[in-house]
Amino acid sequence: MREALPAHKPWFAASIWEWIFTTDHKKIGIMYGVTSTLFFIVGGLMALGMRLELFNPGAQYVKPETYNWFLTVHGTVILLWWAIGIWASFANFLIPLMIGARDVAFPRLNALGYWMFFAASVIALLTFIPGNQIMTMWTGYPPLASTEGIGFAGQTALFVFIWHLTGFASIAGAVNFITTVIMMRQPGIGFFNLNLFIHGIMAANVIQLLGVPSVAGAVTMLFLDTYLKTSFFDPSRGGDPVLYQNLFWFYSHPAVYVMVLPGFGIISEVVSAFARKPIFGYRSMAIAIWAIALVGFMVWTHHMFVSGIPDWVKILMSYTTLLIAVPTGIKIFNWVATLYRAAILYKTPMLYALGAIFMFLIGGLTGIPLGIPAFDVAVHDSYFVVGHFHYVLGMAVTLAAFAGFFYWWPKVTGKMYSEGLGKVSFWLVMLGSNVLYFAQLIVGIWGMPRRYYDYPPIESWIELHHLQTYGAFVLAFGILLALVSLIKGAISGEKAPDNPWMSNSLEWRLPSPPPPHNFDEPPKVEEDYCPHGYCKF
Ligand code: HEM
Ligand SMILES: [Cu+2]
Repeated sequence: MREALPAHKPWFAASIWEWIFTTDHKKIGIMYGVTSTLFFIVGGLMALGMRLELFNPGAQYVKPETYNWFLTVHGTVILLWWAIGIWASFANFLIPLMIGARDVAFPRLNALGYWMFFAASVIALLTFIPGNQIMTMWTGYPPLASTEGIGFAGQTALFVFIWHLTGFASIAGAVNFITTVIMMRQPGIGFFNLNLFIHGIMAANVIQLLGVPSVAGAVTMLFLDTYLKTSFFDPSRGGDPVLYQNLFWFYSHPAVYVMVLPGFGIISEVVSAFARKPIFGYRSMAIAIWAIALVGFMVWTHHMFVSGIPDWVKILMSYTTLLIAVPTGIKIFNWVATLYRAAILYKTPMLYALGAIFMFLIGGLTGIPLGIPAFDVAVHDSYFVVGHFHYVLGMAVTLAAFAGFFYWWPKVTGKMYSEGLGKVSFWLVMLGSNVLYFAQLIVGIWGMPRRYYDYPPIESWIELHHLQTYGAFVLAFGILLALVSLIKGAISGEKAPDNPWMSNSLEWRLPSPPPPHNFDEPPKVEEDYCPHGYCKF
């Protein structure tokens, strides 16, 4: 039947007005992807600036204030734009296709969400204007962020507006995606034959709905304390700075799962496609995602072990933190079991997915000692923590996102990426990031504090800082090559078949790229449909 219909314009052949006023989930997905990736590059360049500064002790290239601004913007944009924002791109493009729908439930709310995200992006760029630099660190702790005068951290208002706008975008997205998946599935797609990517996105969005209000409240109070001189967090006037930390981490710990659960979903999609096997233990994979989201709300004070909290709370949250290892372990076990005796195709998406599993394993293993107060007091606010969260976030999340880019690139652009460049990029990224982040773990154990502009000329520290800086540049070069592989593919790559990876999932039953209205007719979903082969335990 498809031949009989008029040829459709591919999504990229649209005027600027069509892009601005679009409510098409695919275009909005692309807009999120472009915005997030641009900010990933901005954040990455700032990181390279910091690495150059720390290459040797003493002042090198940037002023201390500039360093603090780099660090704040790097942390904020990598977390909010990249590690959270990039999933809005994948979710927008893929969810309706995966459940056989023509669009999302609330297309206009969806567009509004993107434009809120865009407004936040403008504010982030405003911090580039001299005098506007934010230096609150991504956490915005009072009193640093709320006290004007000596040591005032900079433009707290901009920091607060960034959180409000990205938070609003997240809530709009969450309402939209959750409703879409619940209401718009093709008959035959139930909870236990959804794509694991959708489980990841759904769990992440439930976290957003429950958590964002807490951090939004925290930064609103921070704003009032700073500019209207209220005293929520000022102990000299009856306030409590630890209240800020509680409200902030009540969201910001679960937020790490907002960043990683969709990545887990992508890893499952890719591993099952390239192992050419059904995912092992589908149901336990889905349940593990939801279990991680649930327990993730009960561990937040592990960020506050040195903030003066009662011992019983420390013990309780140490216990729950370690509990997270159980569902996470289930996931890793199932991925490995899927690979066991499989005829694996080592294409670029698969390499990135396997790399993400490896990096997450190291990151998760370094998280376990951090969850034990007796160990954490020694390394809290050291480079060990920096190494830990770069393994899980910087790399597991980033590698999963790139696995997704390579995997769905043929569907999105209708062209294949460049395989050779993709593979080289993977090995450079792995080499660079492991040198960089492993050196961070070690220099942290040896006492290097985080967030410092300078350090004493200790021989062993200098060597490790050299290694980090070399690693950072190799990593950056690898990322550059990955982007070149994708963009070169989109421009001059081979034409992509509709289903290059022989996946069973619905999005691959559409032409590449999909037509504007997705499905000409609602797709027929077989009785035993499973996006990953079969959906049993
Ligand atoms: C899901 C992937 C994970 C991500 C994205 C992540 C991210 C982060 C981030 C960003 C921080 C630093 C926050 C800051 O102070 O600025 C952090 C610290 C911490 N993480 Fe993770 N983490 C993950 C997994 C884990 C796991 C599995 C555990 C424990 C089993 C863990 C335990 C901790 C602890 C205890 C800290 C606080 C360390 C300190 O500040 O002294 N994390 N993590
Ligand atoms: Cu945490």
